[in-house]
Amino acid sequence: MSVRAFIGLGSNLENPRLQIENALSDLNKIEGTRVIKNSGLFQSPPMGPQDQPDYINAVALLETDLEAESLLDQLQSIENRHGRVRSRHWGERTLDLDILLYGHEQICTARLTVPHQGLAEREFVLYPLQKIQPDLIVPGKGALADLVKACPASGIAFLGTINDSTP
Ligand code: ROI
Repeated sequence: MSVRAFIGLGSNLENPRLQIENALSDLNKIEGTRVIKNSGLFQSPPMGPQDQPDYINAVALLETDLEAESLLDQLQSIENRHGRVRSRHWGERTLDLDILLYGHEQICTARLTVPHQGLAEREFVLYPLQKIQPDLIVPGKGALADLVKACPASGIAFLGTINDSTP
């Protein structure tokens, strides 16, 4: 049975916009998985050290036949193929792919916490999620609309829809 999963994408190195666009088409190529929707591109100031470039962020909604940890394996393989660089804690990175939500599940294993730990405090996750599904309920955390209200936008900007073949 397939599950709907939301994936957070972020990059602030090596042509971030292209990193995100290419990653979206890579997501669509994962076995038993397709991208149903994406949020379009957002620019956001860095959370973490401020002496790094702004990020480009997006969220993708997938439908997948994979178990959560197999999906995580696939995401890590895409990150590695993008030559993922991560120089310091909360520092700049080529490509970050996070499982934000996996169906209605709450998962807590050594490798994976779902819903994603930082979800409720991160404007660069909440605003793109809202673009895809404004009436979303986040398991264990409540209505997305309430989480957005509690996290006022401070610097995030919508850059527009993504110009490629993904839906
Ligand atoms: N900050 C922003 N704005 N966007 C991100 O995707 C992002 N990712 C991260 C940290 C370093 C926490 N900061 C970020 O992993």
